[in-house]
Amino acid sequence: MKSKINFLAVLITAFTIFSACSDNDNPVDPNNNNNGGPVIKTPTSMQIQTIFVSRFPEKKSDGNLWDWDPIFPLNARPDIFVRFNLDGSSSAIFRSKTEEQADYQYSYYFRDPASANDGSLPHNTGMNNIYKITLSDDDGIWGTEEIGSVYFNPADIYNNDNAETFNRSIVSGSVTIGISGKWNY
Ligand SMILES: [Ca+2]
Ligand SMILES: [Ca+2]
Repeated sequence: MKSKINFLAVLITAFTIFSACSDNDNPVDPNNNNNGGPVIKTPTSMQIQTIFVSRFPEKKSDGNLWDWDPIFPLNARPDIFVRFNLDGSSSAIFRSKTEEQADYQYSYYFRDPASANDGSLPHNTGMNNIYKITLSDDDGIWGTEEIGSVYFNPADIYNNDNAETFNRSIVSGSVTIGISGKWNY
């Protein structure tokens, strides 16, 4: 009988330790009640209010400047915009207006769409999807040149229990693109 009680005590202790370690922040785990502590709320969506770009390369990978203008060097800078979509989807949720002649030493904040047909921010995303943000150089009638892109899943960004806001930079290759906004509960 005694060994049975000891075994039970070990089980309860193990369960308690396991529970204490498992008060995770996973928004796709709504059954987590944090062991009687503060209730961990589960976000219903991520509201993206701003997309920002804090790093991009001065030149293309071939060593040339983004645009060609031998007379006005300033025009050789890229005219940057961001495009936001579900990974694998060809339609854009949001396409920002273009920042002309962008300086690679500055940061740029995108909130306004290029046109009334280009979506808008704030935008509420699903909680467990892969999204992609692409930074490109707008070459007008000659099309666009991709500068870089990042991917994110809102469920991975929610890492702070009951957080109200988020501000996350995502590094990928030669670009750093970020998102900021708030969690909807
Ligand atoms: Ca170009
Ligand atoms: Ca340019």
